[in-house]
Amino acid sequence: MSDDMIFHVKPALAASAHVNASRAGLMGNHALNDPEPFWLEQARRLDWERAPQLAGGGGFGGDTRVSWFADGTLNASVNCLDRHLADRAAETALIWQGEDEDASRRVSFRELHEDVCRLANVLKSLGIERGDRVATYLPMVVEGVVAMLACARIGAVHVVMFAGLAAPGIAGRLRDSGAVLLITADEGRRGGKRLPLKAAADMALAELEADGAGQVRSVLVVAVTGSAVPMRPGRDRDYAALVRSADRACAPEVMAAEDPLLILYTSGSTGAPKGVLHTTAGYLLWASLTQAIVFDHRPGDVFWCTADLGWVTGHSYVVYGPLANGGTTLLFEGTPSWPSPGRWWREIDRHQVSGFYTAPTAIRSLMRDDPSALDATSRQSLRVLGSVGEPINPEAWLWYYGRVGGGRCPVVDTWWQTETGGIMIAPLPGAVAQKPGSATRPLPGVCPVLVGGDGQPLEGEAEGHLCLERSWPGQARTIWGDHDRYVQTYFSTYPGYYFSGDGARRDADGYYWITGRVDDVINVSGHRIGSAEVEAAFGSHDAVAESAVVGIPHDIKGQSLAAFVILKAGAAGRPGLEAELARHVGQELGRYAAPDLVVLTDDLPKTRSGKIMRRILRKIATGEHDELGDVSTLADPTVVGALIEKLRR
Ligand code: 7RM
Repeated sequence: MSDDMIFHVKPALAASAHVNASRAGLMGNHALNDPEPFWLEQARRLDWERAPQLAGGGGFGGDTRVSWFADGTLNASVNCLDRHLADRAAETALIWQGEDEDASRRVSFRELHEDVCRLANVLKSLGIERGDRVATYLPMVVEGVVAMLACARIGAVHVVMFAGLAAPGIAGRLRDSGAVLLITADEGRRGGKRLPLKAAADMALAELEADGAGQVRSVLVVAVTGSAVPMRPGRDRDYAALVRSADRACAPEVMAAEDPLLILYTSGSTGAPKGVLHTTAGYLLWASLTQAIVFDHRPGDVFWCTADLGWVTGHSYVVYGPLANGGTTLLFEGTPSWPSPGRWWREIDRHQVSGFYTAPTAIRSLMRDDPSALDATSRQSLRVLGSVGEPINPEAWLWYYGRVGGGRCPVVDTWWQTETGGIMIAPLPGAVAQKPGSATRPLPGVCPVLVGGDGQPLEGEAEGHLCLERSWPGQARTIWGDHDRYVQTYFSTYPGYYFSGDGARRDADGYYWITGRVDDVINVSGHRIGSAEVEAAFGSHDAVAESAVVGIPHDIKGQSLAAFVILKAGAAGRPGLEAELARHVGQELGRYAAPDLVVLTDDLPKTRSGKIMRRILRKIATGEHDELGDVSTLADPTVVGALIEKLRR
């Protein structure tokens, strides 16, 4: 091993973990040398209606048609619920912890099964059929999980939208997915305030109708806060009233392995967010396998992934992974430090959480809280700590390990993406020593490749663009409605490889260190935001002619957004316009995407062919004026000096 800081696998864990070093080696070799039997063996962890005889996969060439276990049939909700009824019907499938510390609810597998069946029957009675898209726009409530599994039960495709999205984002997703039914709530709660979800949904639906795209026939409204909201007769219905009178048995649809399970929108470097499509068996297998081996899942475990259901991490590690494995999943409605610091740590003790999975941005912000809040809790129930969403800096890693886990729990830094369905590179806690800041080694069957500037794969110690060489079951199959964009986005940069959009370094021990995006995707607090989307949002403001948005380092959020905006001729700058523009972006995309810095300018640094030089804007925004690099290729190099002057003032 090199002399980076190393945390070796603890002997007790090496002895007891699902996967120790020798098993990891065997699995890796088996996957590499004999993929068909290896993957068919892994597939046995699912409950099949008809077991597959084919593993499959597929190559990354031509139009890249990936398919796994194609002759198998199954139902995802059966895997998460029905199959646990024989042994653990009365055990807790889901703990809902409300924002109010006194509000919590335990839902057994039997109860969750019943809730899912009732809603599935409601959906059917409203005409939802296999393949139809059903969207949700919900806060972190039990109904969010029920809705996903009810869709899976009847073969409908769920499209879960983050409750922080603004109306235009909802409208865009509804339109693109062709969803015919929406499940939303009166309001959500956040940090003692209320989010007007039904109002935002109504705005989005009105926008669709105005465009003649009134495909959403029914809206089910969950009463979360109980506040009165307008209900349109014939379209809007009270969720609780419907499920109460629905039958509590619903035979699951038998789905083909490759039938779509879900569409989830994610940002890319160009255009509007893409609808990433995951299919039934491969996705479910990947969520289940990775949750089991990366978090060393044991019966009776309580797993807490803090991600919102609206992101892929919530899909795979709040819902599908833990439930497929028969574990207890914790769904937390609140935020880390509300109503007071230490809230998360108290929940860990209250619910005896064994696996805890969160993002570096949260860890960095919690490090700044008064340490007495942490010291007032025991956290003895914790066994494995996970990190996801962005690179974790060693300082935050060490605090997480030492202070949160008391030096007892391995920290698994997990690299993956919406498109990979689940974890790809991470230390198996009983097998792989950890180095703070490194996602360490690929999971068995995952084949990362670093590609150099000349498009050639690099060997040994190297730094390059992170690609994957072989398909894996959790891989996204297409972009909804635009397979060409799928091929173009992921498989055209480096023919024969899936290109992740990330850069990475591989050290002498074969450990991967993710360095961040190499495209125009910006990662703010673990949320993926495309610069093009933010620029489009600026463009929809009357005063804006053009804008350029870049990500700059931020102590807590990882990155924050800085925007350079050219006003239209005649739209004079006025006091407070910068803040107004930032607010406008928040209203278009959701508050999480509002820039921290807005700079009004007369011009942008562009090449002679008109391409904005974002590299230079980043340096200007961070004040690294000495490292601007070559500006001689700019159409007008004086722009740079003018911008630097502007930011000085
Ligand atoms: C799971 C998720 C994906 C992007 C990805 C990376 C970044 C995620 C890590 C990471 C460094 C990690 N899906 N990323 N995990 N970077 N270390 N452990 O986040 O689709 O929303 O984002 O997130 O840039 O490409 S995502």
